[in-house]
Amino acid sequence: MKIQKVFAAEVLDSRGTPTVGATVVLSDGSIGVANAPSGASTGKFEAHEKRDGDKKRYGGKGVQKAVAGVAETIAPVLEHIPKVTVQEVDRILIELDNTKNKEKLGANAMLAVSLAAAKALAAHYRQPLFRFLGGANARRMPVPMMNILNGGAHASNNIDIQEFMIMPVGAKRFSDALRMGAEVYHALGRILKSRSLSVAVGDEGGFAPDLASDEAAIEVILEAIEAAGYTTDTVRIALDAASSEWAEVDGYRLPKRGTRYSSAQMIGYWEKLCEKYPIRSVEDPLGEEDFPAWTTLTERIGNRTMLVGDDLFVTNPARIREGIERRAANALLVKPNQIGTLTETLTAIGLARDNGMKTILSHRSGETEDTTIADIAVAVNAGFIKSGAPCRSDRTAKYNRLLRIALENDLDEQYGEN
Ligand code: 2PG
Ligand code: MG
Repeated sequence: MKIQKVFAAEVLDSRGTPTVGATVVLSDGSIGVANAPSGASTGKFEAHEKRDGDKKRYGGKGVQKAVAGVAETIAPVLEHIPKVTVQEVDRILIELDNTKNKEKLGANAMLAVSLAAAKALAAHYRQPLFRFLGGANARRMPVPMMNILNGGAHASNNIDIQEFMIMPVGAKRFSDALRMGAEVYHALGRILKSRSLSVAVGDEGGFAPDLASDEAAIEVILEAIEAAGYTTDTVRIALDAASSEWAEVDGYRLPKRGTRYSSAQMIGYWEKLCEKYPIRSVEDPLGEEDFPAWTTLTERIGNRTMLVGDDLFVTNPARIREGIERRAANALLVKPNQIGTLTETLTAIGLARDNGMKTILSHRSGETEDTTIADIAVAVNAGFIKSGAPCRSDRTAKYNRLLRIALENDLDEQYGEN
């Protein structure tokens, strides 16, 4: 079996911004199609996203050069390899790029091809992607972490924390978890409306009302959980502070509130907030370069709270290794486009797993109809997935894909954290 054709195109993401879409066709006619997503609050250490910079097209955000790299550099080589496996395709992509941060080909081009090749191979073996990647072991449905209220750089309100998520941890089945999440989301919408607050939704489908503070946002979500008929034992709260956006030379400055915190004060802030509210998880509570503070916070509240490294780790095995050595964070946010190939993504997950860290598959704020992260989450029994609110098709596509995996494979009740 050979790769007959590798094709790439400049397609659009959920913000109407170009991204790379790839198609891989095998000699038996099996086809794989995939799109790269794109972040807004990107980590400093992420792999390079290649954009044209030509202001006359898409305000400089075109990806024609990345697409040309697929046609001119990647396709001619992949179309001649004797053995087609996920690892071999990714090894060649990395070799062809041959830079530290995927500057030459771009992680957007590489990831689209990497994922399309994996999907074509799954089709060749007549298996769903999650089964092809995970084998007989793939059996756990993840807990959705649904971003229902937005602040930070994603909203023009007085809230500094970027994402307020709900986690239906107490559901018995994945299908129940999805329903519960949607019910709380709708309850929140009704509450906001009754107070004449905005119910317009942001990039990830969450509301962005003009609330007075971060605590006010948590309080209104607690009300919504109750209004939907649940308790905080069943539906917990998760936050993504995205605090790299707050980092200053000698500490933090919360832009909306204007408050300054030293690293030690920031640690104290999280300790208090997690003491006061039913918060199961905090992502990027501290900056991507503040490893020592991460270590202290993990020591203090890591036994009861997931402390998730997104910008801190950028799905990069080298940075995860550093985190493990320093005992910083206890969970890994997995974004395949932060590193650029499926194989490296799986290596990052394995490394975290082997060292007792939880893993969360994650979307980007710029998404497409591509649902690969849903399959990866089940393939590796990740335990968690973050794919925005139960609203907007780019977000629900992943949840719906999980629902189909659950129902078609009798896995609906194999639900919960791992
Ligand atoms: C994050 C993500 C996804 P972005 O910070 O975790 O929610 O946002 O894709 O903009 O980096
Ligand atoms: Mg994040």
